Amino acid sequence: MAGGGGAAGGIGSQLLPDGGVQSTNLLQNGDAEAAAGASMPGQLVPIPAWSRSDGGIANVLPYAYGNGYPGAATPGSPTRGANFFYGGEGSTDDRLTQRVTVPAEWLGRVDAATTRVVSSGWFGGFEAQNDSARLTLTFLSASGALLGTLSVGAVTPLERTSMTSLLLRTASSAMPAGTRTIEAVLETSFDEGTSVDGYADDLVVVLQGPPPPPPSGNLLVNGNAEAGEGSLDGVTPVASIPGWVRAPGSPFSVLRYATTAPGFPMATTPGSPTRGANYFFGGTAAMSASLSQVVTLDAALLARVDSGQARYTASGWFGGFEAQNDRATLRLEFLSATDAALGTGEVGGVTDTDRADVTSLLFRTTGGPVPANTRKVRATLESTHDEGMSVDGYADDLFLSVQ
Ligand SMILES: [Ca+2]
Ligand SMILES: [Ca+2]
Ligand SMILES: [Ca+2]
Ligand SMILES: [Ca+2]
Repeated sequence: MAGGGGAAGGIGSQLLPDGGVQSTNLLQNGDAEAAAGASMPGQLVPIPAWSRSDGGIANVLPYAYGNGYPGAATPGSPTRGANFFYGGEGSTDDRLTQRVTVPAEWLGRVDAATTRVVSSGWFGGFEAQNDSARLTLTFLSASGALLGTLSVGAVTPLERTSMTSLLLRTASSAMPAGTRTIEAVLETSFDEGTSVDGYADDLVVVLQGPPPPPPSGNLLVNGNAEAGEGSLDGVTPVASIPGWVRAPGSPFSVLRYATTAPGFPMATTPGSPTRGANYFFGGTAAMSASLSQVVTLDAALLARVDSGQARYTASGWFGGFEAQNDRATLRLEFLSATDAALGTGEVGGVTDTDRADVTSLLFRTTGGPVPANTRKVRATLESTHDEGMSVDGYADDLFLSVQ
């Protein structure tokens, strides 16, 4: 990868010696390499992924600029690349800000308070001046509430022995449960002279935590429509669809990709690479149709569910016919032991526009928290009629897992 952003600061591996896992660098352009540096210290250049404060002077300067600024031979990062962050020409303290969304696959561990955040970077300044740079992370909840902070950097002239240089600094803390956003602010502060000589490079923010539990596998029975026969002519509905219950009066059926009826999805139609012989089809009637099944969660998952740490993943291939807006949607209802509704989810609903009016099935995936007290999930596959003689919401390879 050009620029070596993934290896910035020497932190980039996925597996930790204690069996835990580490995220990739959550910061974008933490190495200041995403765009060209300024040709002059006072010429402000765009800094991708970071926002400069109004009237701010913080900038990115190439090591090649020289003139007393850090250069290729200045003590600093061994993976420094071409550019570094620089406080700017003038005497104004400044901030570069970047907001990071906590990756979905980490939310369960974050909320279980088993995640640490580790931040590192190279921070420095000019000779004996006390100008400096530091990175401050602010942990925010979904509603924007302040949950905690972590700072790294602010190297002093004493630490640099009054030499122009950048030193590696690392800090870490527990990641507060409930964190959804990290606001990363690179602060540069002025002490003396004619420029703000807080320098920084190779900024890294990673999360560390225990490995996620293995996923449950597909909880849906016959999610791929392969457990029974498919209709050959498209008109005669199949007698039953194993694992699924048709809504009363619903024309829902299963069709073969090798159907003799013209216009339906075939083996060569854009769709699942693991499509097998059959797919779900709303049926031959000008009405919407649905199928459902109720999945009971395994007892081994329940403690995790009730502590609010469990998450689900639902996916499938969903499609329709030419320019008709018939479509298929998999709806999930999370139910208590007494069938109380605790929450919902859905995936699919591919429209004619999504398909560019081409008969095809597109992959869709979603995920989210499983509500505490969930014991069962009702999965309903709806095929919604828009026009024509049949309900052309198609689906295949439906998948639901909880972990
Ligand atoms: Ca750099
Ligand atoms: Ca200065
Ligand atoms: Ca199939
Ligand atoms: Ca239709």
